[in-house]
Amino acid sequence: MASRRAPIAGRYTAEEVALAARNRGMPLEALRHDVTPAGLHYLLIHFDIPAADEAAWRLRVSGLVRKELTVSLTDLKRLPATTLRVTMECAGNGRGQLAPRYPSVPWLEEGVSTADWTGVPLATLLRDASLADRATQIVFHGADRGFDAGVEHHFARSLSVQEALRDGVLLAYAMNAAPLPPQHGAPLRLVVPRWYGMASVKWLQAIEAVEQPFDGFQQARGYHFRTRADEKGEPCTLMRVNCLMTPPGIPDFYSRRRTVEAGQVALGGRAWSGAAPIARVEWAVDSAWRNAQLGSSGHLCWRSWSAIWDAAPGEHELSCRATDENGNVQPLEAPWDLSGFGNNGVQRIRVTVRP
Ligand SMILES: Nc1nc2c(c(=O)[nH]1)N[C@H]1C(S)=C(S)[C@@H](COP(=O)(O)O)O[C@H]1N2
Ligand SMILES: [Mo]
Repeated sequence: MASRRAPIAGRYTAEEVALAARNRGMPLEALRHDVTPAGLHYLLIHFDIPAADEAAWRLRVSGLVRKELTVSLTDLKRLPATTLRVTMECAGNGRGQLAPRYPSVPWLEEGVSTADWTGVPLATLLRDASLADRATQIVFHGADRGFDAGVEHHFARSLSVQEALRDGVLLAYAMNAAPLPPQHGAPLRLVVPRWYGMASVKWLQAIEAVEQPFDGFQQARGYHFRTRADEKGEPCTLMRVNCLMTPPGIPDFYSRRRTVEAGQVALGGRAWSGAAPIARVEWAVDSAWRNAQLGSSGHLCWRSWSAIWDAAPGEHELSCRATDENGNVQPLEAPWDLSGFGNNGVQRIRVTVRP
């Protein structure tokens, strides 16, 4: 009998295992769902999930506003609500493929999901509060608190007033037609469509209008594309064009290598881009590219694609890559980034085709 696998010398670092276990990804077979079931939606939780009592929860709106607000969930639920289908991807998705590696969540490619978010447009509340003319940024404060690089802070992020007022930015209290689960920000979170996930602040307890750029840790230090630690870098904003294939056939437990039967194999997956709708998806067997069939396009969510592969026996590598309407296309190899952000290099799946 073949030995299962050889032991590997050296330990996992406890920190890497802890990060990977608490911030888990969407299993790629869940790409089959238009809307990711809530329990399969990927998770990124920097600190602890805060204790939240929905009845006692208040959202404060303050700073450069003409009218400060203190809003309960009951107040919010009385306002006109909308539901939006939104694809969210972690800015660090793909980090685990880069070397040298950065000590953070080691996503390979599973840090992406889609949900139906229900709530009140942020613009409704900002209109009620009436922004002062001097306000240029809106800061969103989460209730979770901890340390990063020695700096104690609440998770907080900002958007420009223009981005904050954009259609689709939601104060969400429901996910997939059910109350928001604790791990996804209960009782209230921000949802910023088309942006990498860090903009969608969970456990939202305060909104503050300010004049100067926000210098909080997660805004000014975290989430920047850098090649050197001492440079300012470029902030992570919209999700880069990306796509994934639902792995075909059956997997090996340890290597995840796939096995399929020769003949016609249905392939498919999802493509998305923050900048513009998806215009094209290509797929390849051993680097011979051809166009995939595109499914219907959501406004703010991923687009499905499909193809039929006439699989010949042997060892093959499958891949897929998307192009958006702005002409952005995925690179074959992701550019290296110090913190492993924005890796949208094409996915590669090793497949054994059995006669
Ligand atoms: N308050 C708070 N909001 C947060 C985070 C967090 O740790 N705390 N993580 C952010 C990051 S990096 C991502 S990718 C998304 C993940 O949302 P999800 O866990 O609901 O998928 O939430 C964002 N909002
Ligand atoms: Mo993230």
